[in-house]
Amino acid sequence: MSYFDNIQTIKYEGKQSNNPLSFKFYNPDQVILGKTMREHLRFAIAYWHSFSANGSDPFGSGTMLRTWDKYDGMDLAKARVEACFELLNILDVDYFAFHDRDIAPEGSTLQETNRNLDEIVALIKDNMKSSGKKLLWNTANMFTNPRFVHGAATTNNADVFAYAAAQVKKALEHGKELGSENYVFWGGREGYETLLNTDLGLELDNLARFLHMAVDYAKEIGFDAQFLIEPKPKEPSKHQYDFDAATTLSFLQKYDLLPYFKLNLEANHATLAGHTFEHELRVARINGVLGSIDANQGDMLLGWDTDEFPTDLYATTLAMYEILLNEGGIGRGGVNFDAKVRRTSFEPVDVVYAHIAGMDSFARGLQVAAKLIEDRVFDNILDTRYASFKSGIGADIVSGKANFKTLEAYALQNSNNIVNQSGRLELIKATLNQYIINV
Ligand code: XLS
Ligand code: CA
Ligand code: CA
Repeated sequence: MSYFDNIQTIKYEGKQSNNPLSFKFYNPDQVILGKTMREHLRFAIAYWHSFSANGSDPFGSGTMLRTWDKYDGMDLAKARVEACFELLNILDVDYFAFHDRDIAPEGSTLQETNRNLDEIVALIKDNMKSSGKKLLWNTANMFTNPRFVHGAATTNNADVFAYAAAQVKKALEHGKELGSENYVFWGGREGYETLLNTDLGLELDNLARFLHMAVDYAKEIGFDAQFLIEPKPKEPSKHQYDFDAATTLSFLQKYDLLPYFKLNLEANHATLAGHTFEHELRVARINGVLGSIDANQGDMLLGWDTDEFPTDLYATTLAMYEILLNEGGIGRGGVNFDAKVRRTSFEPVDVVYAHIAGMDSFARGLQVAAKLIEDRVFDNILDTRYASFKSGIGADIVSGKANFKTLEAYALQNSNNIVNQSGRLELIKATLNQYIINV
């Protein structure tokens, strides 16, 4: 039985191919800078968008034609598992990611909810075993259920804090059971809408307490996944605590959590925070916390979290540039398509086309970024631009030899010799264009 029109495994056919069900750039076995594309990219499918969401928006109900939707309850949950493994095979993707509430329905008590989860996790485990597919990350959904109206780890209600802890405890156990490579914390409701009723200090302290408890419990049960925090500035909360990479870094530092966490950065969250994706990746990279990415893109004309499949080659090139320069590349993380087909693309085959588009865009980005690195394009630009710090007074500044007195003495005799050089921005952009077109 097929949930995806019996589509066969997608193969690499090269950029001349007219077959829409083929990869034009993603050639899993092609070696680039010493690793295969498969190893560099570690693609993952997001369970919530492709199997659970139905295309509804605030103005209209679902439009998706999903062959598994003829079932409900636990039967639906089981059919979704089958559909997920079928799609992984079709796309030749090794990883997937899920929230606890994506995979199994909530029961009337936490006990029943956990039993439902245990049953589906066992089914997923069987499928992983027979297919060789792996879990990139799992997480707990602590934003959909109304009990989280005031937050989870940052709620004003201690009973909800305890419930959230129980939920994450279970998710960590399931992560271990499935050999998950990472565990993600995204705090959709960890934020506030007004300071008039918010104890900001207590909420942040509690969030840190919660994360320390999670670290301790994972250690206790021997779950050695990479822990990731996923920053996002807003949606659904008006102000979210993990606003962006820099804010999250300073939180981790303040609360002695830095040794245990890296960041899962999402393109659309970067733009919501007023940054480019490459900015977020660069901030994480230079601070040693670039852990994994959620691959998608927003829409300039809409301005909310539209989670579109990534097709912008500039963005994928610059993202892959940061990942290639990151120590160990994407490491234990991956390129997770936290992306959904548009409400108007409602047929099952659209989910396949969408992933092909995203995978090819990242594969192309990888090729171009690797060539930019090989040819030292940006290295040369930086070497020239910052040459003044390589010798003379600049070298004294960098080495720590200079101080305000020596700098004043230098400036007094040099003040009429200051010459700035052009930043050559347009030339640089044209060069980047040439690489994207010609590589
Ligand atoms: C929502 C987030 C969410 C996280 C996982 O905007 O992207 O889906 O990735 O909870
Ligand atoms: Ca995400
Ligand atoms: Ca998003």
